[in-house]
Amino acid sequence: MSKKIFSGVQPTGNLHLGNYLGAIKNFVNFQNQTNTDCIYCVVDLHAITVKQDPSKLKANIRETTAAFIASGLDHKKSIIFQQSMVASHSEFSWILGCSARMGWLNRMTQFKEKAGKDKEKASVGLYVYPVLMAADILLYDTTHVPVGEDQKQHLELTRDIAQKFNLDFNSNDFLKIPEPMIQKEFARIMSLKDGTKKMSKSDPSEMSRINLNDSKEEIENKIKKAKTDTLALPDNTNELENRPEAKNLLGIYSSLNNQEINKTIKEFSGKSFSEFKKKLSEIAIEKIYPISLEMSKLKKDFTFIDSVLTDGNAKADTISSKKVSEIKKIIGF
Ligand code: AQP
Repeated sequence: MSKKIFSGVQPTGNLHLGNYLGAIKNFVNFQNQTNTDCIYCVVDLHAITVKQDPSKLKANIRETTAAFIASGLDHKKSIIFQQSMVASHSEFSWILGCSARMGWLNRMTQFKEKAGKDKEKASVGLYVYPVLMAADILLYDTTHVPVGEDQKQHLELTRDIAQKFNLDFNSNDFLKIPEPMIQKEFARIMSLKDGTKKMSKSDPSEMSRINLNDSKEEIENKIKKAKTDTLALPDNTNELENRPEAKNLLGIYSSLNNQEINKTIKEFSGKSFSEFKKKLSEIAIEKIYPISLEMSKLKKDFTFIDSVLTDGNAKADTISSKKVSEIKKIIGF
């Protein structure tokens, strides 16, 4: 059976190494597999669940598309499109929202984290964000969803919504149950300033993350200043459990090198952080700087970026509008 892959990235600026290693790098791997159809979306409807400046949002939509292409996605092999331009997503989301239960949404930890203490002031959109995500995935009969570990709970909700709809409408497997594809290792890249916090776009400290559009000097400087502990590098993985910063940096090195953490530990066991950081900088510059260069070239070529999205929007619309027509019949509209 062929695989159908769907995933998305929010155009909220500051795309970083976590987005790359946790998601985009895998998007490229899937694109290059046989018998695999890939759909990658710039999820701008998700982005507006928190306030966005309209002119920055427009620039970030193009920047995220540029990051996809600069990382190796090819619009001739994968569908690359902009969520808000394909009306089916909003329509499907409303319908699925009527199958989702309040109790399920109340358990979503991302809402709790993002809404913070003052959840009464959070947008309704932020609360129903996972339903829109379910719509994105289920519209395309997706079989596999490559995401970072932080999205696992939303994927489980997607599966619950699909199962409930199929059962309530006696519609067999009209909504296909997707599998999450979360890497076993390095699924969550942590902040360079605090190994217990996720590397994140919204962290006010630029030093907490390596951005995909950083210069060589910025990459080097951020790694040099990354938080560490005072010990030498360990000779086994057990010791890493109480050393979050060492674990994160060794994980980043391993992931960039496509190697297991044990191999990295062997390479650097007993060495100082300063020696290790030099090697980490080299590999980060080798892998990330070409993306940064390509992104800055692409960002100037609005015509090309916009044409990639227009083409992808039409293809996504053709597939998804058919699914919307079918669900309307099932519901009795
Ligand atoms: N630190 C991370 N490690 C591994 N994967 C990550 N992802 C995000 N951060 C990490 C994965 O990147 C994909 C796109 O994420 P998104 O566009 O939904 O953004 P996000 O998860 O909201 O990113 P941030 O940086 O965490 O943003 P804020 O600061 O707004 O919360 C997803 O597959 C995600 O798992």
